[in-house]
Amino acid sequence: MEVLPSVCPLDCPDTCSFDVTVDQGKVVKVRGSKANPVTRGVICNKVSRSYPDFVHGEGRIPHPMRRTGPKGSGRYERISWDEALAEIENQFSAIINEYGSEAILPLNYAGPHGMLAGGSMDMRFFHRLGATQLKRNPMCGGVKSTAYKATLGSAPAMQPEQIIHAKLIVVWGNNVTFSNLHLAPLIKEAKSHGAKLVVVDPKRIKIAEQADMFLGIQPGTDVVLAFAIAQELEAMGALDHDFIENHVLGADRFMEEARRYPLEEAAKICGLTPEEIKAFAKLYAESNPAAIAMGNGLERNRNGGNGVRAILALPAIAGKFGVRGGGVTGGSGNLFPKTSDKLTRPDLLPYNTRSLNILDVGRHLDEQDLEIPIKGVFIYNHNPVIVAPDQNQMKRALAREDIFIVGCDVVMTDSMAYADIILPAATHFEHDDIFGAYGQPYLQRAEAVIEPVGEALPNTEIFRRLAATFGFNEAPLQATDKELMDDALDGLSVKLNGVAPSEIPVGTAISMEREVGEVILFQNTYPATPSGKIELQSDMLEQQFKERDITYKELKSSYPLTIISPSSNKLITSTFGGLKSNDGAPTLEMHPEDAQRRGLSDGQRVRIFNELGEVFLNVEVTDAVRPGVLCSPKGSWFKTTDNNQTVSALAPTSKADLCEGACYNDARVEVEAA
Ligand SMILES: Nc1nc2c(c(=O)[nH]1)N[C@H]1C(S)=C(S)[C@@H](COP(=O)(O)OP(=O)(O)OC[C@H]3O[C@@H](n4cnc5c(=O)[nH]c(N)nc54)[C@H](O)[C@@H]3O)O[C@H]1N2
Ligand SMILES: Nc1nc2c(c(=O)[nH]1)N[C@H]1C(S)=C(S)[C@@H](COP(=O)(O)OP(=O)(O)OC[C@H]3O[C@@H](n4cnc5c(=O)[nH]c(N)nc54)[C@H](O)[C@@H]3O)O[C@H]1N2
Ligand code: SF4
Ligand SMILES: [Mo]
Repeated sequence: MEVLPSVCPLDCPDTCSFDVTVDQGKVVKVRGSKANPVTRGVICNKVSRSYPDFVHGEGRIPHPMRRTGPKGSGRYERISWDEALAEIENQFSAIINEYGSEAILPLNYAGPHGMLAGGSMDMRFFHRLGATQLKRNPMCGGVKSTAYKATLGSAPAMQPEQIIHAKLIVVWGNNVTFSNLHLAPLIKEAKSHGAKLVVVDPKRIKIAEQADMFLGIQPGTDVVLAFAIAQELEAMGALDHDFIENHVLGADRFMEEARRYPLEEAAKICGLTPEEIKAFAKLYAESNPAAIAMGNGLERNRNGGNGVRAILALPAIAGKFGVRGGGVTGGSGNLFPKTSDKLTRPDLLPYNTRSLNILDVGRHLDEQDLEIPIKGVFIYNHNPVIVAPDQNQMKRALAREDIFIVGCDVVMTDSMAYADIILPAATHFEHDDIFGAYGQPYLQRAEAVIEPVGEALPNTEIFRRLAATFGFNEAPLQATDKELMDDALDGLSVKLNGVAPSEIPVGTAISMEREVGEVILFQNTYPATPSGKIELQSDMLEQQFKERDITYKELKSSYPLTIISPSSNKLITSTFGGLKSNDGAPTLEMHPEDAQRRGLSDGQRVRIFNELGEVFLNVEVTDAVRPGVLCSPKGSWFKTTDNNQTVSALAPTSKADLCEGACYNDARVEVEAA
């Protein structure tokens, strides 16, 4: 028995450091380690409870397989790696001969967050092949990061550890307890020094229990709330005119747009009272330093980008930047010297290769609406039938017999069941990788702690071998993991005093803030926008999305209720959903007024439906959700249903204002007794 260092590879802002207990070649226990100062030896329950079973349990794919039954039947036979790779080469080559290389599509998202497993040799392979490109960030994070980039450029903002200095913390669309766990003790520490806490969320989430103020907002209306606060700040004389003059572009237009929503009307749109908004504005004006910690929940609707921009406008017009603990948290990714082009090599791609939005893939496959149809799909790092919006269309898409599908995953997911060939992927416990973070500034490296399970291989080796099968023997396609790691953070070795990224000692965490010191916007860091100012008016957004000014759009629907599907505390999106411990279905949270109006009682089985699908769940009557809003978490597998439809079956493929991003929380539905 030994305890070895590792890192959490999941899609989570925290990127905890691990101590992994290994016994006879097996991962038997995963605990937090103190290597990462933000995560301080604590990890979440879902990970400590699930990982050993995820790695060694019955869901694990042990060897390559070929489909023997109809798509979706789950009937497979064992084949060798050589047979599997030869068959992929055969089928893909036949498709390329008939339709061209753009008829092949990698369908991958964010399963592993290690830089190598997340996107390195795989991308080199698809670039070299000339496959259709996939725009991934519309699925998550792209709306927020586009809004952030337009407003602050590539400047980092406050890192989480600094929040302890704040006197007011606003947790905005951010379910801290479930999806940003390590912010909770920092908030607690700030509170112990007298800080106030405000939570803005359609649901009274757990952290709201400790809040001094909770604003139960109607989803998609954050921009209007920010408008109302801006007007109140103005009325109070709390605008910082000097700061605006020197550092903010477009504040006048922002205030003009804000004034179109008088307090009463704004309150009505947001589902709040004018008094609540006034009280929040007053608290915000009077608290220094005041920090806003935004999550991703508020980006997933038609106004997501403008919501984020409008929230970023508040510290700008109120002059909250320039002090430790003031402003907004975020931009950690900007601290890492990631040169992803060197890692993924888009230069290998033929000029003008087309690119498709990940949210449209279901439609393109199902309706075959492209000039060059997609005939070969490679699914990896992704569970599309569970996580994509309009789930029923994605199922129809992957069920087509005329599309050849390769699936590659650690475990047998609902999406793998549609694959013609399945390849077994190794977990990060079985290979070396390097980890940046998107919610804190620490860089970490981890080495394998066990041998690959069964015949599993790391993503890098799978695509290296596939490249060789296609005869791609050039250096970039045969680079070793060590070479990839050094390419991933090209230039960093200089900052690390000559230590190459692949030589960073395991069990340590390197702060990317150490060059600049603690980041304080407008003290030692400035917006990296074209004007050098905080841009509330954006030429970049005008060009890309016709969104120069920050505005609000209404959503009209004949369905009266909004259903949101945020993070669950048991899964990371759908990861771990296959484990026995996650056999049970989530509930549908509904406000008592909505339940009563429909004659529904707590625990009753209900049908939730719209034009896209129908989902059956047991209702949980609770005033934690606001009237008109339902909540059921993302990520449950088909085994938790009777009809293979989960909450994603209700989510539209409509696009947010920025980045053509996902609108999961713009789902409108009706509910009736089942
Ligand atoms: N336990 C757990 N942790 C996770 C994940 C997981 O699945 N489970 N997923 C990971 C991933 S991929 C991501 S992107 C992050 C996401 O984590 P978060 O940033 O927390 O995002 P969500 O869980 O989607 O939503 C956060 C909160 O936003 C609220 N919300 C929804 N719509 C709106 C709105 O219009 N306005 C406002 N103000 N609030 C709104 C929701 O009620 C929810 O409480 O978490 C990561 N961490
Ligand atoms: N209804 C609804 N759906 C949503 C959202 C929502 O708010 N509502 N939010 C969305 C969000 S925030 C996100 S980020 C996306 C996430 O969507 P996905 O990135 O598809 O997330 P997961 O469901 O975790 O699936 C990742 C898969 O990668 C596999 N995997 C892990 N490591 C490896 C590896 O090294 N190699 C290979 N080959 N496979 C590996 C895992 O086993 C898992 O099956 O889902 C979105 N889906
Ligand atoms: S999922 Fe997040 S909180 Fe849980 S162990 Fe991984 S990084 Fe830490
Ligand atoms: Mo996400």
